[in-house]
Formats: sequence, C-alpha cells, structure tokens
Amino acid sequence: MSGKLPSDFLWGYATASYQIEGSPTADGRLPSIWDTFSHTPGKIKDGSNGDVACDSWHRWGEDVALLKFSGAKVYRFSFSWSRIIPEGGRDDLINADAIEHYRYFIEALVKNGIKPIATLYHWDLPQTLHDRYGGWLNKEEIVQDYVNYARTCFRYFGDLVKDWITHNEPWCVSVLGYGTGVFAPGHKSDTEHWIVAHNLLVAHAYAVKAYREEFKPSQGGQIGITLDCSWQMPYDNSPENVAAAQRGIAFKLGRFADPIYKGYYPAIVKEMIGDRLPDFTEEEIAVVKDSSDFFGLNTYTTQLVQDGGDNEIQGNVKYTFTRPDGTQLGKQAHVPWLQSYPPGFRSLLNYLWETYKKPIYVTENGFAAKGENVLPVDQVVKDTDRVEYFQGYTDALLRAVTEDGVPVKGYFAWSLLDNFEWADGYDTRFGVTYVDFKTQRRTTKESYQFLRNWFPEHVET
Ligand code: GBH
Repeated sequence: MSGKLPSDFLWGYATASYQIEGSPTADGRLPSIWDTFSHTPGKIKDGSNGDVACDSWHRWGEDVALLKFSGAKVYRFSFSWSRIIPEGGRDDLINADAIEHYRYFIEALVKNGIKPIATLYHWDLPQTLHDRYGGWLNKEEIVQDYVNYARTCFRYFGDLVKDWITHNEPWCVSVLGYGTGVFAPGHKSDTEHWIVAHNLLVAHAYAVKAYREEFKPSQGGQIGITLDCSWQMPYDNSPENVAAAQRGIAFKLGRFADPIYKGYYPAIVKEMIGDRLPDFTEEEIAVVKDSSDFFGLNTYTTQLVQDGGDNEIQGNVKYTFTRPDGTQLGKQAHVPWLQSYPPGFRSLLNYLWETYKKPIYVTENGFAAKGENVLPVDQVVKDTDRVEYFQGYTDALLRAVTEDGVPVKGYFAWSLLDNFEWADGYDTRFGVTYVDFKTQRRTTKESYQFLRNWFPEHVET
C-alpha cells in the first residue's frame, strides 16, 4: 500500500441524540417531533420508539469507555434541542440540568483524549415549535429560534467543543420529513419540502454567522454542515443516463452544496421546480455563500442511475443496484437501500474535492449486516459483511487521500452502537457494538476490532 494518512487524521464514531439517549422526560426534557412520530402507530417498522434506545443518557460512561478502548480520536454526537431548551424558542427557558449533564459527558471525552464534534440538529425538533408555528415551515420564526439554540450551545459548550456541525442531512429532514413523510413530522407534500430545505439552509447560515462573529474569535473553532450523498454512477454510457446521473446529484446534493459553496442553486433544479423553489433574498444568499468551513459528508452506498421515471424529488431519475448484465453492484445490506461498493466512495470523494474545493470530513459511513435483528449475539459479533465493508471503504479512503490527493481530514464510522434506526426501529443494526436492548448489555463486534487495528496501522505517527 502506497502511503499513510497524515498524523493529524481524525477517526472515530458517530451517533445522534434521539437514536441513543432514551430518557425522554429526564431532567426537564420535553418531546421532540421524533417522540411524537415514533409513538404514532404505523410509523415505525417494529412499533418501537426511542424511549429507552441505548439508554445513553445514563450509560454515557460506558460509551466513553467503548470509545476509549477503540482507540478513537474523535466522537461525533448530537445535542438534543428539547433537553437544552425544552420548549425550543428564543424566549423559552434554558435547562441548566441538561447543560450540566452534557458538560460532564463532554469533559469525560476530553479527559480521555477524545475530541468532541457536536451536531446541533440531528432531526429532533422540539415539538412545541412545530405546534406553535409549524416548525421548519415558518422561516421568520424558526431561523431566530434555531440561531438562539445554536448560540446557547456555543456559549455553554464552546470552551470544550471546537468543531460544530449545524445540520445533519438537510435532504432527509426536508424530503423524508415533509415530502414522502416517512420521517417526522410525516408530512406528504410536493411543495413543503422545498420550503423546509430552503429554511434549513438559511437557519444554518445565520448560525454560522453568529458563531464566526460572536464566538470564533475567542473560542477558535470551526463550523460546517453535513450533507448526505451516494455516489451516482450512470447505468451505462448512454448520454441520457450520463445526464441523469448529473441530475440525480444536483437534486440530492447540489441544491444544498451549491448555494453553500458557490452561492446559487443548480440551474437544472431551478428550471424543473420553478416557483416552488424559494429564492434567497440578497441578504440571505450573502450569508449562505461560504457558510461551511469544511465539507461534511455522510455516505453509505453507490447507486446506478437511469433517465426516466416521474419522481420529481429525485430529478426524474431511476435508481437500481442491478447492472445491465444482471449482476449486483455489491454486497446487499439488511436494508434495501444499501450495497457495498468501495470504488464509488473513492469517486465521490474525488468529485466533491474537484467540485467544492473544501477539506472533507466523512461524518458517517457504515453497513447494516443481514440478520443481526434475529441472530444470537455470539453470531452477530462475527460481522464478516461489515468487516469487509470497512476493509473496502477504508482502503478507498486511503487511496483517495494518498494517491488522488483528496484532503480528507476525518472519518467517522456509523455507528458506535446498535441504536434506534428511525423508521426501521431496532430492526436494523449499524453498530460496531452489539446492544442487547432488553438488558442494555454491550458486546463489541469484529468490525470494532477491525477499525481499532486498521487506523493505527494506516495513520502516520
Ligand atoms: C444516516 O442517514 C443518518 O444520519 C443516521 O441517523 C442513520 O442512522 C444512518 O444514516 C443509517 O441509516 O430514503 O426513503 O429509502 C443516511 C441516509 C436516509 C438512507 C433514509 C436511508 C431510507 C429511507 N438515509 N434512507 S428512503
């Protein structure tokens, strides 16, 4: 193997508050839209919810120990807005108990040599804000409330946290939450999700402005956003399918990344969506442009793209994992949307660097091995498919950095623990650690050992 990753390369794990914390009413927390959604019959595959999850609100010490023993340099977690400001709004009370609790936890990370990277919004909007004025649909209100929440976090945690992510995957928040309705708050509409996506961008940008102007000078950190994207590979060399792959990327990624890194929406998206795509005011776009210090990327798979279909949300393209010759692109995961294809990861990293010229943090990457929902623990921990996935993806990462010169600064495996996998409930497991949800016993899988060995071998000392 050619070279190594640079000595300051950060690797570790990612999680999110609603997926691991549990304790929905502890220390003054009020419901988020995911509490409401998961308690609505029919929304979650196994009828479950995040009431207990990994019980990390109590067992965070075990999580820190798992991280420490794994050798991880960084941990990406998210704050629960409805813990910090239970009702969410700018005139609502700040919850000192939650702040104290999070500070203990972050201090434990720092003491153990693990760098905390905090996501402000990983999908759990305070229910009160949704009820009060429509949540993400109401730009005037939500931008001010989100910026107030962000400021609160910078103020109370910014001495310890130097790396901030404003939003996790605005595509999922908008399209799945307000377009197809498979995620909270479960709206189905072909207009709302464009508005929400726009408001997420504006809220992100004003939070970044507040950080840069009011906190960065004394705290000295960095701030950016995490977007999700699969590599989109034309199904074949036909001009229609090559164009379809470009359209697919514009609808999935460009409509967030282009305003942020270039200052305008992709032309093809404007053309197809017309008036339903809200325009930025001059002041807004000036704030949105250059509002991310890095490119935060969540990526799991590669999709083969064909022209056609009338699914406007994805730019009228069709996705498949079956090649023209009938073979599958890669190893199938437990979930239908994921197959392993490491070369696509390398292509995506190259594409992002060429297109946006920002250092990249891979803020999530991982695999749900088949059958972990039913197999006994001694078999689940032999997670060969996940190990093979990480072998392939870490090798692709190494080549992208050492052979192609892409400046990837960090890599976060999803996830430290099996956890509440949103609409799949506990049926889908992404953890490198098995969680027995009846006893909360944690058992590391072989993939945990794989990453624990791989990074020290491939990072310069
Ligand atoms: C990430 O989303 C999330 O950030 C994380 O919380 C989650 O646990 C992890 O992935 C694993 O899923 O698009 O209608 O077919 C990745 C993007 C969005 C991909 C939802 C799968 C399934 C529903 N994911 N999508 S749909």
